[in-house]
Amino acid sequence: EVASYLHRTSFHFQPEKNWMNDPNGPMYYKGYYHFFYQYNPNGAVWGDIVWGHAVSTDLIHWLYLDIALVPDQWYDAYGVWSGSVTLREDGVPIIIYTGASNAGEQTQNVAYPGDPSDPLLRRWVKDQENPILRSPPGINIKDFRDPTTAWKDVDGNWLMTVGAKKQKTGLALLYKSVDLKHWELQENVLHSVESTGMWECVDFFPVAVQGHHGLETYTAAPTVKYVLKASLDDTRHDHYALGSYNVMSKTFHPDDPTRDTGIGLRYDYGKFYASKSFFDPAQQRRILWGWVNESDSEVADIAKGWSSVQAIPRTVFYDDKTKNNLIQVPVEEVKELRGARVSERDVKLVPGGLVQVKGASGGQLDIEVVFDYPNITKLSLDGGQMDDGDHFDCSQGGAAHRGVFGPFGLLVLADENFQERTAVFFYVSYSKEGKWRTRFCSDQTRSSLLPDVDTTVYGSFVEVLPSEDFLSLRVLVDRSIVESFVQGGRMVITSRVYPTMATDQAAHLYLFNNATTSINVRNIDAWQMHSVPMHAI
Ligand code: DQQ
Repeated sequence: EVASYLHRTSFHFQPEKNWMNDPNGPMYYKGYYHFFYQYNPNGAVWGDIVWGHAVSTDLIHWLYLDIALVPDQWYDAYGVWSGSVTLREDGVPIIIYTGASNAGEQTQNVAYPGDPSDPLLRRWVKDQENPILRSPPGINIKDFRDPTTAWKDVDGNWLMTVGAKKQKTGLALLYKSVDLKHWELQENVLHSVESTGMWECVDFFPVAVQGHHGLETYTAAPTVKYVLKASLDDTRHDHYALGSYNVMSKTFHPDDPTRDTGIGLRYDYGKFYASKSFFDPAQQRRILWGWVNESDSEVADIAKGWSSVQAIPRTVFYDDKTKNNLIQVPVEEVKELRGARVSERDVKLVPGGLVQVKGASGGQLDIEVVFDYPNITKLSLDGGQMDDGDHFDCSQGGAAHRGVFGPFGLLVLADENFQERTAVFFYVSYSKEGKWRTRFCSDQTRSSLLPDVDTTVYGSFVEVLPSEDFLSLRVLVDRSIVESFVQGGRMVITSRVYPTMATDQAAHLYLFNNATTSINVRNIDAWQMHSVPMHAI
């Protein structure tokens, strides 16, 4: 039996106990970041869903508040499901959320602050006229949920979308309103993509093409790009597309139809779902929250009394180098938690090499490492050294595979005998089309001695530009979560792990190289991370 505290995170958002899922209605209001979340007050499994509520001034230290919304009406008796906040012109936040009835019907509902002068927004009042929206003709009552933050139309009215599906087509229904309460279905949808199934937790927001600053959700200008994200019930992944928004037709158009919402990019190639972003006016940035569920069994969750964490909030902006993806990085505030640091420069990793980063022990780390991009010019001349990259897949052999330019990377949460370790690594290969390609993988197969955990290996390609002669990686390790931000945040993988030996001071950090050529580590810095006390009032 594993004690409940062993895998509890120390600087990620978690309720004091019980089940949590989607982030809801994040916002900045009167000096506080507000965070609501799908929460079961009665146990460590999904059910009896309410809106939990917490506030923070730095997105790191949280104060738990009373539950904001509970099922107390026919239309949300089965659960107060996901939704968003929109700030009215006068600055008052309005919640629009999905209520699930006992008959399984999903409707949209409004709630207002009981006292807008309270910066903590401790009391919420549901509108007497709820539900304000029921599923339109052609949409099943069980496929109509998760309203987005509303934005302004050219005529000054509000627009918002609600996720749905028609047969197997996932779509974002479009609604218009003058008062954020009376909504009218529009003839066109914002967007739809065949064969993607139900779109949960749609998110739609603009990003600046120049600069890293965030934009208000209603910024509609031809000089910005738009992101349309859907959480696919079928794949359980958050997929997004970059594109443009036609303010006249009120439709989204992906830049590249082969990378459309649901079939293209993902925010994260590990565990990350039902995410939601908001504009932070205090720091002029867009922040993304995402739910990271457990990889252990339901029995284990019940035993430990809790389930799920929120990923560290991420600042998101347009990648003005590749121009075809977003960049995601942990919010700056995480650095407040950095304590003792170790640094090394120019570490040569011979083929098969394994080097401990001494002093960087502990289950809570923030790691930054930069590798020289392998010297492929010399080797690519040597026909005999051609790689089998086309056949390499992160899940085949994982970190134990041996290629010419990989795997190489880090072993985190490793005990001294390597009975437990999680490998996060690069694999550079030469494709049939004659191109160098870089993969990044997170291998959980040896992460825990516990028998009952899902150890799926995650991985995908990451774009490395010809001008980039390095591979960079930032990893946040927090006891049972490992978040890897690759090449400046161009690609992200989040995984959950359950070490039983590689914990606290018995958890070590190593650099490894399983490639058949040497790899140079330009620099590595690792900080021990302080724990964050979470308070209830
Ligand atoms: N979770 C909520 C739904 C949403 C789903 C219910 C996504 O509103 O579609 O807890 O995880």
